[in-house]
Amino acid sequence: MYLSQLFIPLIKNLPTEAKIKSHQLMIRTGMIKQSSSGIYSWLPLGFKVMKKIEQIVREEQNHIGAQEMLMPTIQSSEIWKESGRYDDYGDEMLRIKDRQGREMLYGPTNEELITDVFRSSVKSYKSLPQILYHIQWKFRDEIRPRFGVMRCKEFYMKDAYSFDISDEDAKKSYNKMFYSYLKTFSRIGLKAIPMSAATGPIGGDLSHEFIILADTGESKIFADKKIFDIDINKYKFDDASLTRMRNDFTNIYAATDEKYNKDEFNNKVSKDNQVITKGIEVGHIFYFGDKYSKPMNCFIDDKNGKKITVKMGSYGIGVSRLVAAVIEANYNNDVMKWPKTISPFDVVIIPSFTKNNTENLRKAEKVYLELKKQNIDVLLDDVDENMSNKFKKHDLIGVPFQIIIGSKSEGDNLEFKELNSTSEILSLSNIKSKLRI
Ligand code: 5CA
Repeated sequence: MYLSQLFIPLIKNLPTEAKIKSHQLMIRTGMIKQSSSGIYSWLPLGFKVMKKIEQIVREEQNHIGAQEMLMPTIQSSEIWKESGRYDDYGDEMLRIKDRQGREMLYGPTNEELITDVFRSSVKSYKSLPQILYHIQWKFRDEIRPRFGVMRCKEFYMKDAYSFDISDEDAKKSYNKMFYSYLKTFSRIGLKAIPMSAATGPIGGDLSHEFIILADTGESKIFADKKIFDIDINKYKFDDASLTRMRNDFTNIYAATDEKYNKDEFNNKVSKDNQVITKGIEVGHIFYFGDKYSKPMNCFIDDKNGKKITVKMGSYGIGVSRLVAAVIEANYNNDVMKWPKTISPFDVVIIPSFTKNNTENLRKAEKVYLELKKQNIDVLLDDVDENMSNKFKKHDLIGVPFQIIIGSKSEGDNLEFKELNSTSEILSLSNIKSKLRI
């Protein structure tokens, strides 16, 4: 893509409500545009990043055997009346009427809808376990939407739902999801810590939030620093190993302020190991047994022909919130560096040229075509502007690798720079292999 053709409205004057750095950067680089309070359009640059995150989430869900589907955004109030949540959910639920006067709502979450799908399709224990998920827009009429897409009204969520015949089996599904989340966040370049959490309107008595550390986070957290050292890659994907993994994490103290207990924290964690900071909740998992299956009559036959209620859990990842969370974790001193796995482009070529001397631009175009042939996603900065402005702009756009075509690049040897490091001179083939890893 040529930068001159990319729809990327760079904004100089920030709106005053953009208080945290992710919101500021997303507005400045034209990743999003507010449409009304808490509701945003995703412009090409932001959309590209979000789609890459979505794809990693999808791959890691598929990897544990979860199956993707798609449920609608608009739901009938009937199923919410069955579960008893229609009244409980309160003002966060956007309630609407269709032309026949039927009560509908824009889904804030999908426990009821998936239970309805499941109860009409599955009758026997033989079909279990199942994990289904979708990646879909949600709407919550947040009382105080703030920080851009971090806490907004319309947001993009991956929500998964597990169905098992017993508590014991359901815990296995929970552990699989726990594992999948840690893998997902690590591929996005984030260190997310699972913390014991309150269950709120989703319900149940077992729940973990996945939190990344950030000064601007809304959750206060209390943790033993040992939890940051656990390496998720050392666990195998079998039930015994996953149980060990969850025990390893949950045996170390880590809790949000809702679950924090001062005495317990001080007794369990030595002063030197105590981490008290703030964090952003990027995912949340729940086990709630038959909270929905019971009132909604979601029964199956067990192996003795007896009707039992299905045991369910639900598992959310804030896909759109993650875009902002990644920025909070990676944007420092006016430089944003996207993790390679989700960067909007693999590399940007920055030629130094003027209207009267376009030699470097021509050379850049040749390099561009070479890299495109290798399926490398390249941005070429063909905008006629001085180099210092260009560098400032690319510090914000955040493509982690740059090929600078100026005085240091000669023939096949090109100046290659990773953001936040010094540049080096490399042949094009070396650059290609660096970009491919
Ligand atoms: N049904 C369950 C799990 S599928 C559920 O809805 N959980 S949740 O309420 O915790 O939301 C899941 C994730 O969505 C959160 O961890 C958070 O990352 C994201 N999220 C929740 N509310 C918002 C919001 N207002 N703006 C942006 N992201 C949000």
